[in-house]
Amino acid sequence: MEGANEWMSLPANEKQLYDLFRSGKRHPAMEMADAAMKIKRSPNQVFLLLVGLRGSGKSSTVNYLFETNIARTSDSKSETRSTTEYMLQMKSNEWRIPDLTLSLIDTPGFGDTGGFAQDARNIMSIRYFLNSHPNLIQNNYPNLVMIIQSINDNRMEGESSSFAKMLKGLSQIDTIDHYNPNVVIVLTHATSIARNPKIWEERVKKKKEEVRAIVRLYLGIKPEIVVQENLPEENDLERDGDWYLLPNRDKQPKILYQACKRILDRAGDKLGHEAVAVGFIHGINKTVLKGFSILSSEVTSKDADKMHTILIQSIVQLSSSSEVGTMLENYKKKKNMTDLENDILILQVKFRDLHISNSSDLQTMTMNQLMSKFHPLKITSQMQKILGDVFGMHYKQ
Ligand SMILES: Nc1nc2c(ncn2[C@@H]2O[C@H](COP(=O)(O)OP(=O)(O)OP(=O)(O)O)[C@@H](O)[C@H]2O)c(=O)[nH]1
Ligand SMILES: [Mg+2]
Repeated sequence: MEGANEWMSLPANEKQLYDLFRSGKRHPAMEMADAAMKIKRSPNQVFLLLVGLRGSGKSSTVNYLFETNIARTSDSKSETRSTTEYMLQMKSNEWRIPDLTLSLIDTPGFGDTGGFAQDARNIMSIRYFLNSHPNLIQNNYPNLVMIIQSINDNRMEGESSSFAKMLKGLSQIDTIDHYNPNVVIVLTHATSIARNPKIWEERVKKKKEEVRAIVRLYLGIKPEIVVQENLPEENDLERDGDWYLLPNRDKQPKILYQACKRILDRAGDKLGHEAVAVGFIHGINKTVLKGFSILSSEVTSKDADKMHTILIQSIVQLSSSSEVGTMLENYKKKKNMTDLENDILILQVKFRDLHISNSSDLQTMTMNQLMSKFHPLKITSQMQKILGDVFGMHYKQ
């Protein structure tokens, strides 16, 4: 390929890319930028958005992955009150890109000590950031959304948990790509649950199942999930070359890189893959700079109020609030089957969100119509059975 061995910066938009093509230039960077724009990712920078509850370890994850202490951490009050980018400038030798930039975006923790109104403001600061970053084109998604959750945090169970509310808020600001899923869960504080490998594995497995179900419910996608200890030295993790060994001898942050790679490859996100492949290597000389930033206080009261209302609506009681909710609740009691619980909860949440409250609303609807309303969440065979049993709904051929 002509010119493929030269170094070249990534084009910033469609116009620049087109001009390059027209001038006869051919370079892998052009293909990568083109692929990125097709899936609504930035053509010239890679963004990993870190979100999570207060104190879950977002800022610590930035410091751990970038081998720095640039992001402030604390275990008392809500520490981070801005959406801030930390940039790692790299060279991609393989693709001959001299200025590949990987950014970790640190965000304020959900469940702020300043209350629900502050949470709304914090979530909106993420939307402002994505709207106004110079290298993000309109409606671009972050290459990855990393949901950071402490593995021993119990603010996760149930419909009204902080974790559920956070996912709800997140789904409102258009960061999750349902067509090319971009979500990875990082369970931090990995060594805090056990050190004995067998017990550790059992607890990790249970936690992963729990998180997977909740994320599927609120975001409608299946995430990758990995475990990580952000303070490996303090917690005496054994080393193996560039990696640290978790109690089951999994290597970190290799497992995180591999999970990211699976997601990025599925999406066809070559640029994201390259940035993560280079950026996660341990011990390369990393210079990290603070980049673009939006303070939560910059969010207008109007936007904050709008998000506040959405968050409050999201915690309305499920079963007692509607006829269909009650019918599902009774069915669950009658069947007394715990393996139905998740699917029933999902139906209750979806009906509430779609404002379907009376069984008569469902009688005028086919399963096919309901399916399109549920999109991107799929109706499982288990749910079909429940809908058939409780509301007499069936597929029309
Ligand atoms: N042992 C252990 N401690 C951690 C880990 N991650 C974070 N911490 C500690 O947990 C506390 C909170 O970490 P932060 O990184 O400030 O959490 P955050 O999510 O940025 O918090 P906010 O900005 O307030 O939302 C700090 O004392 C960290 O040192 C981890 O993986 N293991
Ligand atoms: Mg923080």
